[in-house]
Amino acid sequence: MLVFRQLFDPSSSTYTYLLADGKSGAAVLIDPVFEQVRRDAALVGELGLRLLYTLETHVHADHVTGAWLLREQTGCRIALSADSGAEGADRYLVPDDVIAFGAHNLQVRKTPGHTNGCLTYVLDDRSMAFTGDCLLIRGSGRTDFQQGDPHAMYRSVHQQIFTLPENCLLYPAHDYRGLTVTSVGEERHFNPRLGGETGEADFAGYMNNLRLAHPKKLDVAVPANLKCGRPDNEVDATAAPGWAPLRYSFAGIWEIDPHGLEEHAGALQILDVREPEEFTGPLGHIRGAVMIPLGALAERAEELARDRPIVAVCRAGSRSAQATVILREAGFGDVANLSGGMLRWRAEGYAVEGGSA
Ligand SMILES: N[C@@H](CCC(=O)N[C@@H](CS)C(=O)NCC(=O)O)C(=O)O
Ligand SMILES: [Fe+2]
Repeated sequence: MLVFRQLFDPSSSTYTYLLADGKSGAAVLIDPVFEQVRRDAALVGELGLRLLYTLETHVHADHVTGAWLLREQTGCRIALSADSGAEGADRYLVPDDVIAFGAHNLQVRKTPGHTNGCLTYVLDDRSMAFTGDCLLIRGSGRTDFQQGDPHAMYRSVHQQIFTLPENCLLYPAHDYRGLTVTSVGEERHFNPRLGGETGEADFAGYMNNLRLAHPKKLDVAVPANLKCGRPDNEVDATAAPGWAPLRYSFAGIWEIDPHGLEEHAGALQILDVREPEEFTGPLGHIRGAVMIPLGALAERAEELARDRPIVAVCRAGSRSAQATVILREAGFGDVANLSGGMLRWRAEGYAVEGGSA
């Protein structure tokens, strides 16, 4: 079974694609974004996958890749085009290279025009292809910087992408209107720049008059991406908080396990957001917990100390997840959710006050 997820970075309108072999768990991430590494790593973890590679479609001009950071965190390998000019990768790809992940693989096609090092990755059965900034949905990547060349792009699209099966789904690196997917047949007919009877000279005429402003991050993104996203200053701003062993969830919540809470309880505030009758009910509560029911938390947050991290607790761990959101809105920085709540705390044999045996 193929695992497939399309992920979006709203600040750069970039799509990141997770592909994995459901059986072995072997996974690849196409075009990860630096600021989204925490999210992407959380998803890989929750789906029980093992990241083998980050794959760049090209050296991006508008955002910094998450490749270097993901390699630091997961030990995966970085692959991109041999024509990218980038240093620090583990594998430099050339046409017809095959990137295997479990029972699946991606075939490498060279599709220059947006940059010299642009690649399109085609899934083994030709049901999907990842076109980077070569062919976009009813559009194309720009050709006015980074070795851009509309003539090369026209040939890339016609020779390498339009030759795929009509129903092959095409997934681009960006869409600026929220469109998510297209197909070879659709683009051959309806792409206003490249479809129908449009010739190479028509396309060049179109592209040479796009009149786009340069990407806002161009001067930061290109040098960083030529080092596979390795920051100049390696103080990692995306590191996990150090006050306890925390795990970031794909839902966007910092979680702590019962074991971590037990170990660090002395230095923390435990906030129980259940109702009074639950706090004194059969599940009991954790020693030292302060009770503020979720519905009253926004107005009573000032009762909590600001100099100690807070772990929120409820019955099963869902209301307390919302408590962490409310606390962050109230300006509390070091906040986590007890994963699984009192049910898991008790099931794993940790002590409670009150409650029934
Ligand atoms: N406003 C965006 C511009 C992004 C941009 O130029 N994107 C490139 C891909 S790196 C492109 O080819 N865009 C095609 C288009 O905007 O039609 C930014 O500042 O980042
Ligand atoms: Fe690009």
